[in-house]
Amino acid sequence: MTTPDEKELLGLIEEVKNDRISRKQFVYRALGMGLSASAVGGLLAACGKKKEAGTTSATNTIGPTTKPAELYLYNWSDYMAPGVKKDFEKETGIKVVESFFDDNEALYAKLNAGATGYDVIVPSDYMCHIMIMSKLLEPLVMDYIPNFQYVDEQFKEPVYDNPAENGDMKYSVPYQWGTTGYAVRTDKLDPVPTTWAAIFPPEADPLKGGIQMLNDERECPGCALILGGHSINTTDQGELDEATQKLIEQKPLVRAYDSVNMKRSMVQGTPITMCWNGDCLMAIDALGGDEKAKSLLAWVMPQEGYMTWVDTLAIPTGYRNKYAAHLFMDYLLKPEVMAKLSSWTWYLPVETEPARQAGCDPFVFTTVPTPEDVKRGELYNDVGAFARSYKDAWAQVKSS
Ligand code: N2P
Repeated sequence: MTTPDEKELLGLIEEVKNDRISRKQFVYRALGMGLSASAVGGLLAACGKKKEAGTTSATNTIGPTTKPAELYLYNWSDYMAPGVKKDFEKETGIKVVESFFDDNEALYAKLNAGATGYDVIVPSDYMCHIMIMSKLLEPLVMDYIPNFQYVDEQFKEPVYDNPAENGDMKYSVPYQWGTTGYAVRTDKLDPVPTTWAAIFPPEADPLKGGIQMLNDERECPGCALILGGHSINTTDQGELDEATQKLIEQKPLVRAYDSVNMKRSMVQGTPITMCWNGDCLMAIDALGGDEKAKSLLAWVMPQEGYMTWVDTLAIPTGYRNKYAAHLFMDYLLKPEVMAKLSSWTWYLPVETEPARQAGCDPFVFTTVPTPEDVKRGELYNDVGAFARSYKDAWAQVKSS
């Protein structure tokens, strides 16, 4: 058996060896664990590698500017308006071939195992950072993405893709953003709960079988961490253990862990469905989109706090056509296209005013957190080597 400290250190060594974290980050974290500078230096020397993210062999050029017949998009389900793909094809002659993943870790596992042939992928914030550190992403040539000018300031230099950290290279543009909370069927639950505590025992005991949770190793621990008063980005094993325990206790009340069929769960009448903001609006739309449908589902960003995320567009190093990938990213950032996208996905556009002016369905904006809400929102971060502990925690919940 290894102690938690040894486990963490071994994890850290593994991460630096695989370029998941920079040598600078390794030093910082290892010193933070109480190791002496000479011990850290020795370990680093033993790890061998010298490359830093952003100084890879990747050259930051666009490559051949011939248009391919097809562009390969690897995306979350229900996350791309079919009309937008068709319009892009009409405009450029490039057909978008889309396939799907269920969570960030599945996307990472696939690319890290060497899968190639995708031109554009959609990692969330923290995963974008992990992929940059793992050298799985191609730097962007921003001259080919002029519509980036319309992006809201708050998404232009995000922590997860910080050019200053990456040799002045930018690896992602934002796609859509939102929050994680839960939807309540108001015909099944009255009054509508407003806390995470309400969907965990003991308060939720009468709801046995009436809760659907996301199937996600950051989102589920995330809400249990918030419930315990902790950060969704904690790297404290004790805090994570406490959250894991809460999720295990909640499990008998959960009908399913599912990150794909949230709309179905809400439409079919599950009292509580943990989901992302857009899913709730999408279910309202599926229920007819009228006042009655709107009153049947309530979107809750819990009182204790909630998660905020930004999904990005990025080019994996195993792309087929880098030029086409840039054309597609730039196309998606046209305000009128962003407006169409959000009016279909029901997630928030990363170009608020431009999309609003371009005719985005006003109902989309009903989930925008108010300035008061924002105070309790927290954005996901890369937790470095501690990601392994989240994986273990989630595996423990799923197998309990
Ligand atoms: C779309 C999935 C949205 C991803 N169905 C949330 N980060």
